[in-house]
Amino acid sequence: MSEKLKVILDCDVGHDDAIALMLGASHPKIDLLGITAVAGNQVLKKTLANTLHIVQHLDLNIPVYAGMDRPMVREQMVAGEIHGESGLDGPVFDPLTIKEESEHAVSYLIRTLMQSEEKITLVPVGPLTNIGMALRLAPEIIHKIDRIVLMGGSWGLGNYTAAAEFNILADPEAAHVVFTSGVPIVMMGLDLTHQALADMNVIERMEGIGNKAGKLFGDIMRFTFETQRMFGLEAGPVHDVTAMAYVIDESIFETKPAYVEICLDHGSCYGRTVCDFHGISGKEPNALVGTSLDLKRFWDLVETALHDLN
Ligand SMILES: [Ca+2]
Repeated sequence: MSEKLKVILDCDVGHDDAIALMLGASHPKIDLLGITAVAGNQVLKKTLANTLHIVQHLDLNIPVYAGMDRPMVREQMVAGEIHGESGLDGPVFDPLTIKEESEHAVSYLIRTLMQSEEKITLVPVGPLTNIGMALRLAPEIIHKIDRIVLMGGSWGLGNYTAAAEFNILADPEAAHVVFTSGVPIVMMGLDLTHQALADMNVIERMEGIGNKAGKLFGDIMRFTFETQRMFGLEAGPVHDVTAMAYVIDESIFETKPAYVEICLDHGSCYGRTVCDFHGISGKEPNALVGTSLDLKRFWDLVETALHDLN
């Protein structure tokens, strides 16, 4: 297929979000229509500002929309200890001179999907509040979504509780809406994203590109590197980047179909993505779950994308 894929990125920038954004903005296969911000790694005001900073810093011409500032049901949680006070500690940016669009992200998602002649791919890499709200408000958009390629969940351990991954735990009810919507889903969970590690060799390789994007990758990942030791990782995972990379070239990844159910019980498994790979539940698979990736081809793709930016 030579036509560009229409994509909307939904994010809570966020270190790894910023790199996913760079990939989507630069790769020739992707027509990145817009970016919708959601509360997650930090409060909305901060994730929105971080998104605008990346767009401004790299001189990208992509509209940014502010979305939901809190989860559907649960109390709000942020990940300050992973992403810092700003939500994107590490890089230093000039003061903002650009602004978000006036339309709400959820309205933008619904309007854009309904007006599009082609189906659109959604790439959510934060809590699923914006997408869940859009699906509840206008279920007719289901037929306009090509698929949802998301970063979230885990078929093994969590990273925010023993059972749950942050993006899903930050809004499990929204995740439930998404996973029960009937839209084809590709889930890049921690089991997959912990294989996408940027060690010092990768960081120096991207910095060696010699442009703003390569420098930004280095500033972001040098900070991330330091926050990941608690998970026993000797390098920084670029979780969100795997979702955008899958959209660009899915042959880099191995996936397995599963019925994925979000645990909504308010106990120790709240927000867990229960992945039924063996059909034990008798339910048809609702997702392809990422299991492994070709790391060399993955970093080659990231390098090529960063190269094409400022
Ligand atoms: Ca994120």
